[in-house]
Amino acid sequence: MTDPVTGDEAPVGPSANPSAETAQPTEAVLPGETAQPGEVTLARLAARVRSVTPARIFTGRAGVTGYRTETQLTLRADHAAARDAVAATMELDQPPLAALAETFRMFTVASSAGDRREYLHRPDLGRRFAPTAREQIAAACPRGADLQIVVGDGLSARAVAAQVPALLPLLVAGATQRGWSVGRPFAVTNCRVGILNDIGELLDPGAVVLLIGERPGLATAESLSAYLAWRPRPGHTDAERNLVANIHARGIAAPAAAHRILELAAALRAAGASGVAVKEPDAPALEPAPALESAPALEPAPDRPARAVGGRPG
Ligand code: B12
Repeated sequence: MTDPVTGDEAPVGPSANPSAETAQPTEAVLPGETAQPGEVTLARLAARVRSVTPARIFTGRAGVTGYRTETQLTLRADHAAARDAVAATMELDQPPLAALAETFRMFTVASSAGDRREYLHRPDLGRRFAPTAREQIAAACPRGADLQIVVGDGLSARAVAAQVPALLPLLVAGATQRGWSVGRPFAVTNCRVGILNDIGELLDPGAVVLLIGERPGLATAESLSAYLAWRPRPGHTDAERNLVANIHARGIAAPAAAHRILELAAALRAAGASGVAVKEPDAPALEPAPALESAPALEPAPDRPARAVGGRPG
């Protein structure tokens, strides 16, 4: 008999990421399986689980421990995309960022990390501006804005290119509507989250929003985070920061992200603090997946030991 969980002989659905869009949870059947419409089968249960997450689960296997060819190929492609995103550089004078840079008179400064290689080996250098950058910022940006927005390449310049053109205008418009003064946005290459402290020291804004590329995973290489801090200063840690993460095509869309970031910035202003002292107002709860009528117990296939079902062999 085919093992419906580990799928030794037949896949339980299409491969990892594409299945989130294409799976037919209520109709999936295994070859040779007979199932009534609406009946809960292991194949349908697996397809349902896979339809609500891009995680690589229920992908089946080839032989005892091998990935299926399709799984192996998508894994390699996604890993290559992640490596490319980490190595990519943020170019403000190239599309799609050039139009944005012109609209908001953005300019680029560097952290103390000399190049991408040094950036990856020395995270501490990405948390401090280069001396020339400090002069440029002090000369170009007004001090004491209610909201200062900064864009950092972080670990994915691809995330910046994909998300910031939609997000930044919404943030500036929303902040202006709230009557906040908005500082001149600028971009930082080879940037880490800790650069927030230098921004606070240099420009003395109220709230700072750092839009920065997240470390790419194997589900997307284009995910952006907005890290927020209230009056950041040297010595502040992540305990004094908040964030809205997972801003990307299959995560939080730009309009929803802008709303959450602005609401969070308003909460920081009201509290006169950030980090663990402030909880995000109305943080969205995870929506439960629609329940199956009845779920069958995951039982081992007759030819498999129990530990091989539903988990990694120990
Ligand atoms: C890498 C990572 C970590 C690493 C950070 C080490 C490092 N030097 O990179 C470790 C494993 C230590 C970690 C720990 C935690 N993390 Co974390 N982490 C991530 C991850 C996978 C990538 C972050 C990234 O790329 N940042 C951008 C780069 C450029 O930043 P960086 O300057 O190189 O590194 C800084 C940030 O990563 C920051 N950071 C990492 N996690 C968190 C969490 C919070 C609340 C804050 C304020 C900062 C922060 O710490 C680093 C040093 O300043 C994200 C997933 C995601 N989708 O973003 C989760 C993520 C950011 N982490 C999360 C959480 C909850 C935590 C913890 C609170 C877990 C816990 N209960 O202990 C701790 C907090 C640690 C802290 N710094 O105070 C959540 C935040 C959810 C939210 N909106 O509040 C995320 C989004 C994961 C998720 N659940 O989806 N994390």
